[in-house]
Amino acid sequence: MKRVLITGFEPFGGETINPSFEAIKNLDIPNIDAHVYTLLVPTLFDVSSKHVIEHIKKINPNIIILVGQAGGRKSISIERVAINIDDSKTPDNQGVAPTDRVINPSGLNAYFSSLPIKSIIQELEKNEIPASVSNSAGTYVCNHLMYSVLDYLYHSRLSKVKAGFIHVPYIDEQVIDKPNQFSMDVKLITKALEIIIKTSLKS
Ligand code: PCA
Repeated sequence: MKRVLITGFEPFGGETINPSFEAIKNLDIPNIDAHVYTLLVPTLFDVSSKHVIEHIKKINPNIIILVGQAGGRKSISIERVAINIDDSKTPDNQGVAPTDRVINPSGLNAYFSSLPIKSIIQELEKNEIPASVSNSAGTYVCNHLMYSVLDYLYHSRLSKVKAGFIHVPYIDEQVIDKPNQFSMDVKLITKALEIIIKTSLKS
């Protein structure tokens, strides 16, 4: 049976919840021939990647789906690429805010997602869920985690493992005090992630 690892982040930047974890904590996908492992990840530059890579070593997943919040985006964003830079004015949850810091001096400049990004978009659109390819995961903790996981798989020659990153919008509960911000129902994000898992298993 295939193994899927899906991760979500702890809240950051003054939020009390993070939609990435809210959406995965109750995942329950009927009729799939795979075991799905969910993992909560601290919003910390270095700890996030160490934590996830430790679990990859233990679980040995076939598919890795990393999920994070991108408040302000209006669709489920399928990230195409991660770059070898940490650069942020917003500190992580321990106050770390690196400037132009290379993540791995012996890593490539960038890695592409190995998830089937175009099939994922097609399937989400078929289900009337707004989705788009994003060509930048930013230079904060999400990009750091995506880069570090793809870099680990590359250097470990685990080329058969499919991995990538999905950014999700705010959920409705988060925008009560942000009247002009876009938000989605958490159940719709959960459904989107179920579709992403199923599509990745088929590819
Ligand atoms: N989003 C942040 C980090 C944690 C999260 O959920 C990001 O986009 O980098």
